[in-house]
Amino acid sequence: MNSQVFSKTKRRKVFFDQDANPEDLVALMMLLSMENIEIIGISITPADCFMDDAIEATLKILSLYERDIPVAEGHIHGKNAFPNDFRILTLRVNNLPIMLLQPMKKELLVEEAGHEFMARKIKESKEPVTVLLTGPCTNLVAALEKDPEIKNNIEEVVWMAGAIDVPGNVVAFHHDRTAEWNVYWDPKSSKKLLDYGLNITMFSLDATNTVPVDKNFLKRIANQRRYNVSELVGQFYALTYQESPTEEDNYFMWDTLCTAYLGCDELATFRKIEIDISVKSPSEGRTFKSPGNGKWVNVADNINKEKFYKYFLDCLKKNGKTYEEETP
Ligand code: AGV
Ligand code: CA
Repeated sequence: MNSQVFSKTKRRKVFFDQDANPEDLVALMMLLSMENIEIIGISITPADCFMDDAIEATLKILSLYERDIPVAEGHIHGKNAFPNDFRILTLRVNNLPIMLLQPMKKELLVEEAGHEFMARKIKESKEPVTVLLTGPCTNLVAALEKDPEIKNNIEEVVWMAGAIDVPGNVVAFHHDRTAEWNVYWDPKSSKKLLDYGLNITMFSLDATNTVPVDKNFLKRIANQRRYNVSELVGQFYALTYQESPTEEDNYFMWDTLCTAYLGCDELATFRKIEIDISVKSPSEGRTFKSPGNGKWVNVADNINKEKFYKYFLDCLKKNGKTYEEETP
């Protein structure tokens, strides 16, 4: 298929739905550091996290960046729960010293459910909105079902999800390991999302497998720890770091790679393909090519890894406060 280089550092209004695993929270920090991005709202999906920790961690990061962005709690649960071992990472990072002492503005939490809030914010926006999803797409599909008109005000959906030509990362009973977790959590909504004819850009495991949380890169983050956000992110990743020979246990820069697309020019090449999603055992949540079905998506292909790393390191220098000491 035709590969194309996209230039995407344009100004955007972004609605961000995330599920507050460490990667999602670092993605939030990146987004807050991007000068071309206006975040119009945040919703949290109760997927790869526990909601209480997710809300606290999100509000604390907003206060770290001194930004007042409204946050809504998602109430809809998917079919296949994330393992507790994954979800507990949100609690762990929320209790790191910098996070522990960070105040939060509880008044930023809105009463509306995540999907209702998302629908309203997209509808009210005077300019078309980019929806960034670093977790399952449940809230977006529920928002579209509640108010189908919002479709016309969605410029692009940027989603970390799927595994097309590579194995999935779900290891579960009665499953053949063809699925990526964000799709597997709610396969039915994922399949429905493809039917709306939206402009969907996916960062699937095909791309994110090239950016594991790797020790050499962690050292580069550590080397700029005089920036407090860099120190914090180094600590986040230290808690996720694994050297498991079985790849599916390792932690990757899934959501941050996907988020970098909104701020970093020529990060990746893309292929435009028609895909479908399985909702049946044992391949529940599998994303597969389905030529001729008309459900087109842009899937990230080749990643410019060094460009991503440099951009990422740059993001971690912005907006946060700088320590007085010099680099060790
Ligand atoms: O499948 C990747 C998604 C991303 O949105 N998440 C984590 C990222 O936020 C699920 C996930 C897969 N493997 C994991 C995950 C692991 N080992 N720990 C935590 N979450
Ligand atoms: Ca996530």
